[in-house]
Amino acid sequence: MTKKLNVGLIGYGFMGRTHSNAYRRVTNFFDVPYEPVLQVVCGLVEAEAKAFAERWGYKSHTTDWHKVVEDENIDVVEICVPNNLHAEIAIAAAKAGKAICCEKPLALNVPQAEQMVKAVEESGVPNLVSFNYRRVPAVTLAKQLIDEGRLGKIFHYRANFLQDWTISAKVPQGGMATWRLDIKAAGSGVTGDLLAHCIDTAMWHNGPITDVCAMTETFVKERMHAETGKVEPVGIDDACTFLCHYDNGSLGNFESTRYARGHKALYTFEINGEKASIAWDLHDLHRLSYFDHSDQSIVRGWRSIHVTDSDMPYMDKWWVPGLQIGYEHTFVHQVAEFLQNLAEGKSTSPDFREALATQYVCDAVLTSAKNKKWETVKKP
Ligand code: SOE
Repeated sequence: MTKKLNVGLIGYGFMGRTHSNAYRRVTNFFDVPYEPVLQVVCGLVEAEAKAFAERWGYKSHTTDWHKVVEDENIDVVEICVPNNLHAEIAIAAAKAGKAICCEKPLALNVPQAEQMVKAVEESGVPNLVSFNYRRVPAVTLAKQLIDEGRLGKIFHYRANFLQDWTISAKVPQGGMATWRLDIKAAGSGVTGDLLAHCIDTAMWHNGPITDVCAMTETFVKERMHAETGKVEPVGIDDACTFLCHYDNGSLGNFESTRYARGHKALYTFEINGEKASIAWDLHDLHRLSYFDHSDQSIVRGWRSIHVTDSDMPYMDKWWVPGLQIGYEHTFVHQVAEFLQNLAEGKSTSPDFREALATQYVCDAVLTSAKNKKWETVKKP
């Protein structure tokens, strides 16, 4: 009989839902060594935590995260709360010997992220940071094509993550729905929230980023704070653009903003190599654009690969060729791999240490923008 694995979820917002959904689906589609049991959900408002527990099938609920971390019955702690709470919870969970899956970015800042890495490495608990876009089949296929050498030497890796939901100055900062706009809760704006995804995937595909030159802007300088009711200065970066070098000699060009009217979550990347190029777009996530220079010239051109065949990453687990999957499935893939590795006592990539490397890049980006100078990225 498959062993049961007791899950404690901290945070019942958008990410709490994606992680819960993944735990509920995973055994239907993947052969995993555990049967996850949704034991307890923790959140700020008691009635909401209760309603969440009932909707998603958690056996109990609480408003005190210490109870989840200290509960001997809990095997895995899922951290889906604002960034300013990641470090305290993760360090306590590591000390209590729990396996941990933490939402991105790893922490508010580098010192916290370093402490978190130390805590999980000292206690030896398996860990994972939820950079879910790596597990879009088309994004994983891109990694496979790069690793197979099909692009040859890589010259350029550029990525954008564009949104438009904070253009109105009436959107507040802080509170449960808009903590991403509050510097104290988020640590940064688009750099930690959106570019961290692009940086994680870029370094996975193309190797370490060595130095950066960035600019940031805060377009709306003051917003009402949802908790205090007062108009307060905005401390986050609303937009960020940076150039970088990669260790392999290629050049990078990244942009993120929440002020790109018309774009809701336009995460795109394009990679140009000596032999071939790849492009991908989150709004059309099941397709990978591919240009192969070795094709005969009369038929050469960008092809749009529909990533649904059973020999493509993850797709043998889902429907039949031609039928696509979407955003939620990336979290199912993540949980499936997390459970497989847990059975061997191993962490899952990207683990806390890999996420620290992303945190170092984000930190260098923010420092460069502040100092208006190129900044070297610390090595993890
Ligand atoms: C912000 O709007 C956000 O929800 C990010 O926090 C997520 O990480 C990203 O996947 C989608 O956008």
